[in-house]
Amino acid sequence: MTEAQRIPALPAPFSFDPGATALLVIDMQRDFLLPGGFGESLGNDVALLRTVIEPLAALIAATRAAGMPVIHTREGHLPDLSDCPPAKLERGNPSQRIGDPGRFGRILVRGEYGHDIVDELAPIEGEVVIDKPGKGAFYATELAEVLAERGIRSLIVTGVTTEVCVHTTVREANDRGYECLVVSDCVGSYFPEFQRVGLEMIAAQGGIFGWVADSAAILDALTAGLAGSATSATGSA
Ligand code: TIU
Repeated sequence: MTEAQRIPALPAPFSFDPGATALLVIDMQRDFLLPGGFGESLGNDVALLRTVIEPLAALIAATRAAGMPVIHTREGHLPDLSDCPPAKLERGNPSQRIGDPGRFGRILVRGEYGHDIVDELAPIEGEVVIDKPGKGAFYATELAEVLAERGIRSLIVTGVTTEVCVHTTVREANDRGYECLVVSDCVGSYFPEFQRVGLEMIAAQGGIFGWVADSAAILDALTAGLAGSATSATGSA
């Protein structure tokens, strides 16, 4: 076990073991984030989601430098849509459904340009990318096995959208016994009100689903941990 770190957070400081913690980056996909893409075609303002890219890029870089795993997810479906429940397929704008041709390829279909992660946050070699058919990252995926194999017990959760895929995943993770720290400036919603309330809901009632902190607080802890691990690495060599 590595030395525990503490991050100032709501509703209370978040303690975690860097050796048992992963950064989870949820659905930072072109279909949701690019101007002209699926998200915008539904009338959403993608600028609200795009504010996440810069702080999240910095957090991903710091996580990699600290030697902690970064796990990415993508929401999407097989080309024949056999993993898409009819109820999901039939919902939404009838002119822009999952599998229809969009500006960046077939909407939310695996292998299409729009389904992949934005260039600024592209996974690097060796990082796990979980393809998920649902909103939650645990449903019908290998995420639980990936975390168990790596001994991960805490998740630093980022991505989009706050009230949909981030919330669903945090709730799934919480019920499975993971401690989740949600990063307020590294999650985004098309709806400012949902962003605010979504974050409040996580930390309410003594942290009913988890903790909330901004990326600056986490960067401080990761940098301090890096300094500490450099010292202990020298000591144990
Ligand atoms: N990733 C994710 O949140 N999927 C969505 O469909 N989100 C919406 O807010 N629509």
